[in-house]
Amino acid sequence: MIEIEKKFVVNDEILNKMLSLGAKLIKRESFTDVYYDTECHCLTTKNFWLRQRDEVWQLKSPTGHRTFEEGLFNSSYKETEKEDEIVNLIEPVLNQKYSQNQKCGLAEFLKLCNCQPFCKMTTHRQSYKLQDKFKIDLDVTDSGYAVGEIEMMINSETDIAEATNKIEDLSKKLELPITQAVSGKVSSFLKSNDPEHYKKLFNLKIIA
Ligand code: V4E
Repeated sequence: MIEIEKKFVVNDEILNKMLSLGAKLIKRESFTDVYYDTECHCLTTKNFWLRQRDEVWQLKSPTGHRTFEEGLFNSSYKETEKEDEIVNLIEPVLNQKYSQNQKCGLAEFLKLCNCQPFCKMTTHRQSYKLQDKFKIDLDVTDSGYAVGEIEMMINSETDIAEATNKIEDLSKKLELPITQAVSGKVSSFLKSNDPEHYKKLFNLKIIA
C-alpha cells in the first residue's frame, strides 16, 4: 500500500470543521514507536523509516513522488510490515547482503548492520474517517507534541497525483492554516533530543 499524507497544526476549530463535514470518530488508541537507524543515519538520510510499533515491524520507504514547494510538502511512502520484504528493501540501503546471513531474522539482521534505536515515543491518537476515503489522525505524544494528519491509502503510484489533489481540496474545506511545512512527531523528537540528526535531515529536505 502507498500512503499519501499531509500534516497540519491542530487548533480548536479544526475538529468542529471535521465534524461538520461528516467526520466520524473510528478509533482511540495509544502505541509506542521505536525507530532504528545506523550511527551515520544510513536509513533516515535516504528517507527510509524503520520502526517497531508496539510488537510490529514497519517500514516506510520513499516512492520517488514527492512535492516540496515553498516550504510545504506532501509526502507519499510505501508501507511494509512483512519482515522479509523489509529486509529486501533496506539491504541495498545498508549495503549488506542478507543472502549471506539467511538464517537470521530482521532483528538479528539489524544487529549485524549496527542499527540501533534512535527515537522512542508514545502517541495517543484519535482517528476519524471522512467520506470513506480520508483518515484524519489527531495525535499527541508523551512529550506533549500535537499534530494532525490527513491520510489516504492507495494501491498504485499512478494514483498519487489524484490523491494529493483530493487531500489539497479537503485541506481548503477544513481551512487548514497555510503555514510552512509542519513538523512530524519524529522531527519534533529529534529537534529536542538529537539536533545534529535533525539538522542533517532538515538540510536534505527530508523532514520539516
Ligand atoms: C519522519 C517521517 C516518517 C516517520 C513516521 O512519521 P509520522 O508520519 O510522523 O508517523 P505516524 O506515527 O503519523 O505514522 P502513521 O501512523 O501515519 O503510519 S515517515 C516520513 N517522515 C518524513 C516526514 C514526513 N513524512 N512529513 C513531514 C511533515 N516531515 C517528515
